[in-house]
Amino acid sequence: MVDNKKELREAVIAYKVPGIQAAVEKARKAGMPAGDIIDAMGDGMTEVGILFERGKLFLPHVLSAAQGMKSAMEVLGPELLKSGDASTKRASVVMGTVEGDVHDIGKSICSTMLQCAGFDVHDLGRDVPKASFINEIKAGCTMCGMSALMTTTMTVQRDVIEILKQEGLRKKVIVMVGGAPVTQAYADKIGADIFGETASETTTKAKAINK
Ligand code: B12
Repeated sequence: MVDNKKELREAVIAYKVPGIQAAVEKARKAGMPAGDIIDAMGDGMTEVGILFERGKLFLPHVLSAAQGMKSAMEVLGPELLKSGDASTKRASVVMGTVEGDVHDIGKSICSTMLQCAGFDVHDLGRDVPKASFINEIKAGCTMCGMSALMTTTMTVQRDVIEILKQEGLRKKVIVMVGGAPVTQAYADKIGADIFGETASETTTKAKAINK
C-alpha cells in the first residue's frame, strides 16, 4: 500500500493522464480504498503546485495532471459513493467554486465525500456567480460550501457571507469555506462556520454540526 501511495503521488507529478490512470488501476486492484487513492493523488497535486511555483512545471503540465485526476475521479467517485453511508439523510448543501475561479478538483472531492456521508449535495460547479449560491439557499439548502483557490477570489467567500447577512439569511445557513489559500484565521475573520483543510476534515466537521 505504501508503494501504491508513492506511485500514485509520482504519477500525478509526472502529469501524464495514462500514467495516472494506470497507477489508479493498480492501486484499485491491490484493494486500496478509493478515499486513500484520492488522498495520495491530492498529495501529488500539491507537489505539482510547488513545482509550478518554482518554474519546474508549466501550465500545460498542471492542466494535464488535473485532467488525469479528473478522469480518475470519474471511476473513484461512484466507488466512494457505494462504500459511503449515503442512507443516512443529512442536510442539503450547495457547493461551488466561487466566481472568477475555475479550480474545481478539491471542491469536487469535497462534494463527493459529503454525498457519501449522506448530504444532499447541489454542486453548481466552478466560476459560480454569488447570486447562484444565494438562490440555492433561498430554495432550501441549509449549508453552503464555497471553494476558492486564489488569493484574488477568496474575497468572494466574504462577499457571499455579507449578502447572506443583508438578505437576513445568515442565521439559517451553515457556511463552509476552503481551498488552498484559505485558513482557519481567514474563515474566522469573514465569519464562516466551518473551515476544511481537506475533504475528510470538511466531512467530519459538517457531520458534527449536522448529526
Ligand atoms: C490544478 C491547478 C490548476 C488547473 C485547475 C484544473 C481544475 N479543473 O481544477 C488549471 C491548469 C486549469 C489552473 C488554472 C489557473 N491557475 Co491554478 N493551480 C492548480 C494547482 C496546481 C492545484 C490545485 C488543486 O487541484 N489541488 C489539489 C486539490 C485536491 O486540493 P485543493 O484544491 O486545495 O482542495 C482541498 C482543500 O483545499 C479542501 N477544499 C477545497 N475546496 C473546498 C471547499 C470547501 C467548502 C471546503 C470546506 C474545503 C475545500 O479540500 C480539498 C480536498 O482535500 C494550484 C496549486 C496549489 N497549491 O493549490 C494552482 C494555483 C491555485 N493556480 C494558480 C493560478 C495563478 C492559476 C491561473 C490564473 C494560471 C494562469 N496564469 O492562467 C489559472 C486560473 C484561472 C481562473 N480564473 O481560475 C495559483 C493561484 C495563485 C493565487 N493568486 O493565489 C496557484 C496557487 C499556483 C501558483 N502557485 O501560482 N490551475
